[in-house]
Amino acid sequence: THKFWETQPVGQFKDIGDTSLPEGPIELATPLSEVKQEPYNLPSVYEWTTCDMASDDICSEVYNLLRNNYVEDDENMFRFNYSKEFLSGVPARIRVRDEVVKMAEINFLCVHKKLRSKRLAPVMIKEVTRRVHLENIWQAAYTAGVVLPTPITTCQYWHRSLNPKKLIDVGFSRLGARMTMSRTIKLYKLPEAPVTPGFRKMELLDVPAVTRLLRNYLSQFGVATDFDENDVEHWLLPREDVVDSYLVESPETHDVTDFCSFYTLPSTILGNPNYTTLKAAYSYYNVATQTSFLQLMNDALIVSKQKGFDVFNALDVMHNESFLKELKFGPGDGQLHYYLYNYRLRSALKPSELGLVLL
Ligand code: YNC
Ligand code: MG
Repeated sequence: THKFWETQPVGQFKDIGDTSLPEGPIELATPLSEVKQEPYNLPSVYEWTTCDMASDDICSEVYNLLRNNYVEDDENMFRFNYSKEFLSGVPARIRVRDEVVKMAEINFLCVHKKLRSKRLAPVMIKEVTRRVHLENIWQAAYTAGVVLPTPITTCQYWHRSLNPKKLIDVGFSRLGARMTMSRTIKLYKLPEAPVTPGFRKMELLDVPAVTRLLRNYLSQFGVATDFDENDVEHWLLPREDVVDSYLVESPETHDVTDFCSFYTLPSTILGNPNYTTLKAAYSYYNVATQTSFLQLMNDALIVSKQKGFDVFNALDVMHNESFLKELKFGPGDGQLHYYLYNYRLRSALKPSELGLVLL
């Protein structure tokens, strides 16, 4: 049972399959004057602070909390180490079927390891909800590794080794049956440079063309990000150690025909004497119209290898399934569940019906 989540406006397990319930908001927006004006109570000795992320000192405190306490894998071998650039929030628009909805993307929920299992998380979730409501936003999207009421879809991570020797040395992957290290290295070897003519890094002047390409591609998914040009500039314009984006500019027409992107999310390697950091690239948004999707994503692997990543990860969302096996990705353990707050879907989606990647 979910003592907290049962009280929240989210799809409940008992309602799964009940097609008489309408799709859309579960609770109506209220006038802002009716939103609780004071913060929720915390246990004594604790108090709320609003973090000014423009302050280096405060940003470092948040960064260190997460570096030491945020998400680990099931075996506690790796812990996400998001860089400071990721620790800011902007509102998002997410399209559900034909409806574009303003939403908060909730991320980085974290309670210090010493304060776990004291029901602090529900207070934090209620308080963030109150603050989002005061911004006149009534829906949210979030992902979690745990099952809560009720996923809109459940996705799987796939991993493509770029530096197999290190991945095996740190216990991220294992040498396959009847495989030697040298055969494994050969198996994952990639060309030195991308092969698609016109493949290059995205620049500021490409924002309109990339936005058109993405909007057109994302329109086919049941739930997807609704990107405008400002969003594309914010989320996809290349930023060192944050996000990389590449496109194909036709050598003949100079049209932008294809696009691929990945974000940088290292993990701290826990308790390994030789290595401290696993450099991981995460597939973000990709669109192929003229280049084959396989070749486009192989070029993404090539540039990520050039940049020193150890592994390239991708979810089975959008059309990603079509390249995973062929490009030698292997399925990971553990699943990623996607959720909407205060928005009911009549039925769950397949991962391939989702056009949304949250950082
Ligand atoms: C989780 N990840 O089920 P019930 S993902 C949401 N997301 O409630 P306690 C979670 N709820 O089942 P702890 C959750 N994990 O009794 C647990 N819960 O109804 C629920 N880990 O609270 C849980 N970060 O305080 C239960 O648990 C209740 O001390 C138990 O704290 C949980 O960022 C947590 O994985 C996750 O730091 C903070 O374990 C802690 O264990 C931790 O006793 C490591 O809580 C880091 C980690 C989570 C990453 C993420 C997305 C979060 C989404 C939150 C929901 C947002 C709703 C929308 C708000 C805006 C709405 C508008 C409009
Ligand atoms: Mg707690």
